[in-house]
Amino acid sequence: QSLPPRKIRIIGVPLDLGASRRGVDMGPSAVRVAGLEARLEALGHNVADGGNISVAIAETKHVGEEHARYLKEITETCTRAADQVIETLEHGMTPVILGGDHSVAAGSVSGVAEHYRRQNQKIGLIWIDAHSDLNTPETSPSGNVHGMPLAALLGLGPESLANICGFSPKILPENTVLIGVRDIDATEKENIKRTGLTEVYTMRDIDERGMRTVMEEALRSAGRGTAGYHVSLDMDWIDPEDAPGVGTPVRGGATYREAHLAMEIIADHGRMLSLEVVEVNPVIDEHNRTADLAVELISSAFGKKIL
Ligand code: B3U
Ligand code: MN
Ligand code: MN
Repeated sequence: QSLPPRKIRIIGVPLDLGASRRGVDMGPSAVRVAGLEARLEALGHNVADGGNISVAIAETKHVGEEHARYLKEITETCTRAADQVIETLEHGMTPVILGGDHSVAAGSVSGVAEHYRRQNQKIGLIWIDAHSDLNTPETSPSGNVHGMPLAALLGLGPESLANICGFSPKILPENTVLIGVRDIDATEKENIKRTGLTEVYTMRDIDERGMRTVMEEALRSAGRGTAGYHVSLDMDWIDPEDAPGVGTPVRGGATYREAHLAMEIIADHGRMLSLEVVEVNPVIDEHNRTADLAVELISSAFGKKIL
């Protein structure tokens, strides 16, 4: 359809060590069952499933000493995810990462950034989420690492996550955009200032200015002076009405139509380097609705059109 055919590799990361509510480790399976591979192939893309990255089981591990639960195990998994993403890009394929909780982004985005760094290029980052995920072990109210990956990528910490691939920060604040946020901790507001992030589009911005204007501004910033951008989609961005099966539901989210429009605009723009969809929780989902929606949104991001 609208996008030239791509070679896509699906990478599952069944990680739930970063969240307190259990169950997002079943996300990759739910999204596969919802038909991801066939739907992308129907759009003309060439799709290969790379299987899952190995992840520690919570019951066999200790939470650790730091105020960042299972940081050691999460860093190991993220490092493997980064390697897999690098390898995928080296083969000319577009990675589609399925989470798992959002801490996986500390690995996937590092992999994309490292691949382009080897070509002396920067990348942009589109972070679509109800939350800002900008806590560090020092500021986190919960100690859950899925509230920290964006802080890690911008170089604030936690250190072991920030240093995956041996360099930090992975992206510059001027090429990082947050979209759809509506639940930000007071400490995270300070971290927004500390990192110098200016492109934070809240739900209020979307309500007042419309999805199209917000997306166009966001894509322009993420794309300025970069090879393109990674899209990190936390399904809790969407209103729980349409996406009930997520780790941390927050009311007042994007509608079904706004979510599709955002993905369609990304497809039209044609500069997405890689995509991940995280926080699908089949344990609290209704008949796999949230995973079905994830597949629909991924299809829109890869060029599915109504007409
Ligand atoms: N900001 C809170 C809550 C949270 C962040 N991300 C999710 N929940 N999914 C925290 O724990 O850092
Ligand atoms: Mn998130
Ligand atoms: Mn979230």
